[in-house]
Amino acid sequence: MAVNPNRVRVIKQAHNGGGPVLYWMSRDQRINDNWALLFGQDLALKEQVPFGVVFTLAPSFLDATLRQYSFMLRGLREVEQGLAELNLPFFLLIGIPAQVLPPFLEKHQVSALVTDFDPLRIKQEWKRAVSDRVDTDFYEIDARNIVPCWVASSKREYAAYTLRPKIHRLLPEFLRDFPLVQPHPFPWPGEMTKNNWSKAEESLVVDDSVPEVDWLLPGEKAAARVLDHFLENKLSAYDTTRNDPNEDGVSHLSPYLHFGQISAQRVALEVGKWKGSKESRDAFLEELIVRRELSDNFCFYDSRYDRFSGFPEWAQKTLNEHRADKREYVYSFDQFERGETHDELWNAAQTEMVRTGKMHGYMRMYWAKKILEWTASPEEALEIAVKLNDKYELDGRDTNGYAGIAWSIGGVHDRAWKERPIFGKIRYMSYNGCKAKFNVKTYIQPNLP
Ligand code: FAD
Ligand code: FO1
Repeated sequence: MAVNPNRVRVIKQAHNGGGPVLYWMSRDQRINDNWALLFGQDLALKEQVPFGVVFTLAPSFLDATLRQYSFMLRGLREVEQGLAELNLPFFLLIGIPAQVLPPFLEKHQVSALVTDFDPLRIKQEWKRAVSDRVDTDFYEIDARNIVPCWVASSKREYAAYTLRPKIHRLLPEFLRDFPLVQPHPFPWPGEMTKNNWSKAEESLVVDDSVPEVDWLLPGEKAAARVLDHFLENKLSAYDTTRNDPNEDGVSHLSPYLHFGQISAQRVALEVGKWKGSKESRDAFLEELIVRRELSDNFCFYDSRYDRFSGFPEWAQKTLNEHRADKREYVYSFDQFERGETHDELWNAAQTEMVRTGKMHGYMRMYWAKKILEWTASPEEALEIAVKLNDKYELDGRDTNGYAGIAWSIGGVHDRAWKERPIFGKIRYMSYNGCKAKFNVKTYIQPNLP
C-alpha cells in the first residue's frame, strides 16, 4: 500500500466485498498526486475489481457564484478526460450527495467508498448523511494536507508556533513523492453513460452577476504551469516581495489549491528541489505548509470557525469590553460590497477582489480589520467579511479564509496587542501603516471603482 495508513480514517465497515471501488472526489479535484484516488485504486487492484470516480455537483455551495463554479467545472472536465485515458470512468451526479450517491452505489453494487478529507461543517454533514444511507466500507483520506490533520495534532492549536514543531517533526514521514495512477486493468461493467455538462451548468442555482475570471486558466495542467512559472521567475524574490501588493511576487496557486487542482505536497516537493535562496524557500514553505495546515487544524477542531464564539477567550473579552465604543464610520454590507467607504485604499482592495477574484494577501488583512472598525459589532463584521470573501474570492469557501478572517477580526492564532478603541487588544492596521510599507497610490490607481 503506497498510501500511509495514518492518512486514512475508517468512517464505516460493512464487509460486503466483491463489488467495484468508488472514489467520491470532492476537495481534491485532480488525478495526479491524490492520495484518496491512489488509495481507492490500491483497494480495487488488491480485490481485482473495477474502480471509478464520482463527483456530486451541488446546485449551490456556501455563496459560491458562477465565477467559482465555472473555474471548478472546467477543471472537472479535464479530470474526466484524463481518467478516460487511464481506463477509469468519471461519473458526474447532479444533486445533494445523500440523495444521489446511495442509489448510485446500490445500482453498481459498490463495495467500498473512498472520499477526501474536508473539515468544513457542510462536508462533514454530507459524509454523515451518506454514511447513514449506504451499506459499504467507507474511508476518508487526507489528501489536502502534507501531514494528515488528525496526525499533526489532536487538538486546536493556539498559533503557528505551537503547530510548527509538530509538523516539521512529521515531514520526513509524510513529505514523500507520489506513485503514478495506473491504467486500470478491470473495466467498469456496463456501457459508459456520457456526463451531461450543459445539464450540470443549467442545474446551478448561483449568482451569475459575478463573472468568470480570464487571467487564470483552471485545471490541473494550468496549475502545473503556474507552479513552474513561480519557481522560475518569482520564488527567488518571494521573501522580499510577497507583502507588497504592487509587486506580482506571489504564486497565485490558491485557487488551484482550494479546488484541489494541484497538491500542496507536489508544490512542496518541487520547491524542495529548487536551487535558490533559502530565505525565500523557507518563507514560502512556512505559508504553504504551516499556515495552510493550521487553517485545517482550526476548522477541524473547532466547528465555530466562522463565529465570534470561536475566537480565543482573551479576544472575546477585549472585543466585548469595547462594544460600546463610538464608531466614527459605520457602513452597510452594500456599501462595503460596492467599495463606497471613505478610505480609497480599502475601496481599491475591494475592487481588486470583485474584478479579479483574488485580493492580494497583504491587503486581505487590512481589508478585514477595517470591516471590524467600520461596523456596529464584531459579529456583523465577521458575517460581512465571510460573505464578501466567499462570494468574490476564487479561493474562498476555504479553511484558509475562515482562519484568515478569524485572525484579522478575532485574534485567532495571534496575540494581544496594545489596547485601543473598538479593537481592544486585537492587532490594529492603519492606512499610514500601509503607506510606510508600500506605495498606496500605485496600488489604488488600477483598482479605482
Ligand atoms: P502565496 O503567498 O503564493 O502562498 C502560497 C500558498 O500558501 C497559498 O495559496 C495558501 O494556500 C498558503 N497561504 C499563504 N498565506 C496563507 C495564510 N495567511 N493562511 C493560510 N494559508 C496561506 N486563503 C485562501 O486560500 N482562501 C481564502 O478565502 C482566504 N481568505 C483570507 C482572508 C483574510 C482576511 C486573510 C488575512 C487571509 C486569507 N487567505 C485566504 C490567506 C492568504 O491571503 C491567501 O492564501 C493568499 O493570498 C493566496 O494567494 P497566493 O496563493 O498567491 O499566495
Ligand atoms: N464540492 C463538491 O463535492 N460538490 C460541489 O458541487 C462543490 C461546489 C463548490 C463550489 C465552490 C467551491 O469553492 C467549492 C465547491 N465544492 C464542491 C467544495 C470544494 O471542492 C472544496 O472541497 C472545498 O470548498 C474546500 O474545503
